[in-house]
Amino acid sequence: MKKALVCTFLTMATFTWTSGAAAHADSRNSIRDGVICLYEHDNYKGGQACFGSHAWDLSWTGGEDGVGRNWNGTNRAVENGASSVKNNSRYWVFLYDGRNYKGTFYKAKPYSSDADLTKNSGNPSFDNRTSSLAFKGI
Ligand SMILES: [Ca+2]
Ligand SMILES: [Ca+2]
Repeated sequence: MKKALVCTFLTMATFTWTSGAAAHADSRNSIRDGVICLYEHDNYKGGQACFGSHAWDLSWTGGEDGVGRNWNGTNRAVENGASSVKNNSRYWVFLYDGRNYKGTFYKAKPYSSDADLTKNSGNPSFDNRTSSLAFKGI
């Protein structure tokens, strides 16, 4: 009985230690369907922050990956920092320059990506401007 308990403890400890790293790698390589992910730098580099349905003001805390105010696993603010984007949802997602869904906005097509928010056709230059975002038609 005593031996079994020790075994269980070791198994749990190992699982806890490895699962964090595995989850991080997964979120980087394959984005879950239905979310939009913002990236700190061009070409989907730097910090990542993903958001599910409805609307998010980036001055709030809380987001799809338990972030929102900061890039995943960092203390660097997402607001006014996004330089590339992947929209892995079937909805249009509007990125707003202002908080509370105000000001100039950028329209991200369903299932689209943009490796450089600076240069766009049909959208304003939007590097380091996003302060809130909203899914449309939900
Ligand atoms: Ca940036
Ligand atoms: Ca802004």
